[in-house]
Amino acid sequence: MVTRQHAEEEDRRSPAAADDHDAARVRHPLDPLDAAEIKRAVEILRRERPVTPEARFVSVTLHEPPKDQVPFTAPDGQDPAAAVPRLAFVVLLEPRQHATYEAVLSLTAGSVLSWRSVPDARAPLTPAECVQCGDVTKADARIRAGLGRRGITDPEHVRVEPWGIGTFTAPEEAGRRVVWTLLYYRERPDDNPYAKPIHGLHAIVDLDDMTVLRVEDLGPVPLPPGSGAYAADRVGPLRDDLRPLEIVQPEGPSFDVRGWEVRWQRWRLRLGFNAREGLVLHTVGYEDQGRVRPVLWRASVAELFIPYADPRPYQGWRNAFDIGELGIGILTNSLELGCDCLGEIRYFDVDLADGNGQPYTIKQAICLHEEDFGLLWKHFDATLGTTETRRSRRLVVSFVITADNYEYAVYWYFYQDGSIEFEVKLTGIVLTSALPPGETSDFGSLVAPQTLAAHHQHFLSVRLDTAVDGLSNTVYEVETEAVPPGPDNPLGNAFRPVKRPLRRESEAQRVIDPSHGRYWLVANPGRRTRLGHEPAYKLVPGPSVLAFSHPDSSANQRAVFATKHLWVTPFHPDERFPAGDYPNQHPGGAGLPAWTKADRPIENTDVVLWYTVGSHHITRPEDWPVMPAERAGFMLKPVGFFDQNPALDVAPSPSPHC
Ligand SMILES: [Cu+2]
Repeated sequence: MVTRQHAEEEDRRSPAAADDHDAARVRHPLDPLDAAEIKRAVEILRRERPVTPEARFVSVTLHEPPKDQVPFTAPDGQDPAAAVPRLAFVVLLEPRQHATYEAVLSLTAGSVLSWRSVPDARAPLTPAECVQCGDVTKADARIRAGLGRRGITDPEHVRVEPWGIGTFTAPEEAGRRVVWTLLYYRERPDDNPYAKPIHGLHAIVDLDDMTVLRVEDLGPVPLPPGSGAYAADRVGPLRDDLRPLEIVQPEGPSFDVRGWEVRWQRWRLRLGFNAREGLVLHTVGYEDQGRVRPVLWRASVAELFIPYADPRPYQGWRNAFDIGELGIGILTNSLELGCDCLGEIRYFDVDLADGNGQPYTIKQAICLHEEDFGLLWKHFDATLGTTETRRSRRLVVSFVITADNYEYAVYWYFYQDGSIEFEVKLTGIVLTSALPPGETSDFGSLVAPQTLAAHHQHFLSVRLDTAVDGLSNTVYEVETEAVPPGPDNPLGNAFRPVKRPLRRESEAQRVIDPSHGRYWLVANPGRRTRLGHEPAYKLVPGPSVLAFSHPDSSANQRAVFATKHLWVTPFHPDERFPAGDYPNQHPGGAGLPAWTKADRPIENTDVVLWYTVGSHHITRPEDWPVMPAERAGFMLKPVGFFDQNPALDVAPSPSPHC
């Protein structure tokens, strides 16, 4: 579902500066590829393998080194990069061969380490293809005739959105790399296109050949009347009663950034970025009495699945895999100071490859800043008449993507008490379709006259490669039980947490249960704290849902991960994406459901948790014409990891009143 808009954003992306000096600089093994490395990777591949001039580069990213080659934390002055070769992973497609290739290259040795054609893979849609798809759709005589039947004579005002077609191809289209389209109309160039969905007119387009295979015209429904405008100059008088609120840090921020490493308070982490997952966190640890204790080896959003509820013809086709079909790194915004983040900001630029393999830079793609977060802890001692109060400050790492109509703003928060929070804010514009005047639907809400916003869901699979005090971890499910009244519970007040290990993959496919206070504990059974605890972090679920689409439905079959909140697997370097490596047009069953068939043991080993964050979106008029941010997420909190409140040593605020 990309995007003319992304192509238009090319202006804001500078051609990346790729000089040899950069290439020679020693880099940390987990640093994302820079422009020089991307350029070099493409040069090596073109030189060593039969890459045709028509080849389209889907992604050129860091091939991450094995864990045993990366020290969790390198002591100051030690160069962890010296012995680790820099490798690149390239996905490219050859449209004339209808083939997808994967290559691993050594940038250090200048050679190709592996090269293979991936059977039956349909590579994700590239931004350039989406633009071309829009052009061929609008040029098609059948589409023009369909637009004419709807009174639209200016196709340049039509917005075309290519969508992954999943399994809904016709038999004669089997084997092709195909998308289908949704069309929208802007009466004025600055109208909201989703205010005028062009109902019932769809092109099915072969992306490899860039031809319109067929056009489906279900008959016109009148265009809704509104403009859906939301820009400041289109919404009438603006409020003028807010006085300035400024975040001032006169001595600068309290974090320290060295390359891609971030240090803040006791936290130590590294940032990464790639075309598919966007922001990646690496080697997240907490310094405790002079020693950095690992918490996470790696964390990222690994898939994003959005199923829609409307069963009408073609509306029922709408479901999206924004990571597997597109890549949220590619969809990442350039952030603006004072708009997306407030205060003393450190931005990170990221380098990606375009469809021709040319590096380009998304400026200010990742935002790093601190926020005051209210109360950290407090107590008033009534006898002494004294108060101890500490304010909480948190470190925020964030990035924002635009997937056509929708924005996803992803935040990782680090707190002084050892907690980590994941939050996604969903905003942007709800997807619409047109209804005939006077009609309503069970499967969506009217958000404007004749404008239906279908109910839908968003599922983010957050991949947490944990390392709680080391790589060998065990996951326990903990819930609270009431003890039956009896000799041990004479007053009937007793309750206790009950903890059981999840020993195999089949036992570790779980759903949330707030009524029993259910959570999951990731513990290191090989260690004991001073108090005798296995040091642990608990995953505290947020309010969440599961997919309502039928288990046999095509959408569900392709997104089995969204049928559970938690999956646990033993770490395997090839297991990165919960709906498989190539979800585009995949019939289903790949990723988590395939891997976990082996029912591998997961006790006291290097484990990966896959947590499904669900946002259940029953649409409402207040979501229109642009949606106030909706939040979803979860927390990771230390449990017996420390011997006491680790934020005891936070100093009181300098205010003379505290
Ligand atoms: Cu939504």
